[in-house]
Amino acid sequence: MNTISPASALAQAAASIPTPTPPRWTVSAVEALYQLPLMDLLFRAQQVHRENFDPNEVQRSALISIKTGGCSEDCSYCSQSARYKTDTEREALMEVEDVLAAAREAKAKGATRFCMGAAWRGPKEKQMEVVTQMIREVKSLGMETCVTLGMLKDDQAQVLKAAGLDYYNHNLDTAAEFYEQVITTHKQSDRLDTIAQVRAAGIKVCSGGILGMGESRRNRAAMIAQLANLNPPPESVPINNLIAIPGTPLAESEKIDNFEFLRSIAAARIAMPKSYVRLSAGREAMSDEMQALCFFAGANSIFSCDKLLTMSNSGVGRDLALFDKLGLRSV
Ligand code: SAM
Ligand code: DTB
Ligand code: SF4
Repeated sequence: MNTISPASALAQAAASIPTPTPPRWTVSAVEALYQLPLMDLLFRAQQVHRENFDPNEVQRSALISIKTGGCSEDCSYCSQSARYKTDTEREALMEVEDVLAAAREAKAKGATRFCMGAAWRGPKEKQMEVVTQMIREVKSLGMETCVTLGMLKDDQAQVLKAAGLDYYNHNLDTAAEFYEQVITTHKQSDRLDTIAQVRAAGIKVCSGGILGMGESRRNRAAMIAQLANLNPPPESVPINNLIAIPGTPLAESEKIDNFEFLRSIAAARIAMPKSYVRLSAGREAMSDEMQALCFFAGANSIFSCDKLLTMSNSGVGRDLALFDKLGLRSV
């Protein structure tokens, strides 16, 4: 006689079903995308893009630096590290009212998300009180909220979530193998920890990186694979083209070739079909034609504001004129 109970029979049956593992991108698979003839790569990226998004819509966020300069970290690209002598002047944490005024202006200019950046290794409790107030107030304007405050600890991600935060920006910045050549004051694994905390708190993840820091194509492919293999991949993936800032160790870094940058956008689009790929820093130096190619390759969000954190950006006027020429709708 069979003595197995219905409950344990069910448990046995469930155990025999393999747990689905999300598809993983190998570095070689991403590198193979880079190696495609450009027209094939762009075609494939545009196909993936159309399967997942309206190809004529681009999301626009505005960015503001709520606390500038004097940062303890040594990120070699950054004008805000206290270690480098750059033209960036230190500014204390802004008043909530001033941030709110900037958010209202950004909304009037058509931005749907307001991103607030602080030059911190991570926020302290007193600073969290002010930032959560900023989040609540910006949210009440009917805008999506995003902050980038460095590494989080304890219950900080939950506190941000409770204030109404939609997105947390925390970039992997470059491939794990290349990380130490760019930053030594924290590890890439620390960044992954913060991303996991953000995810666990139910906040959407914005994470990407910078190209043009002297990394190899393999490094670029590795960073894209690493982002794509986060489970789930970040909802928003900023791809920054290095702004080489005088006084930083990367001031003389050789500019990445435009086609290589374009290939990276296309590879990110294909590897992360459902993510917004954000054409981020470095857009001001790009021609309208280069930006149009990036949109064709699958970029579908931008920072649309006259200034990034410390450096100037392609202005809202130029963005809107370009959208008009390309028939793009701002969302
Ligand atoms: N301190 C926080 C952090 O590091 O996450 C938030 C601010 S930090 C300036 C945000 C991101 O801006 C960096 O992760 C980096 O990807 C990007 N970034 C900074 N300086 C840049 C530059 N010169 N060119 C391109 N991207 C840059
Ligand atoms: C991101 O990936 N790029 C933005 C945003 N996230 C915070 C910042 C770009 C900074 C560019 C250099 C500067 O303005 O200092
Ligand atoms: Fe500080 Fe962020 Fe700049 Fe690094 S990138 S020096 S953590 S502000």
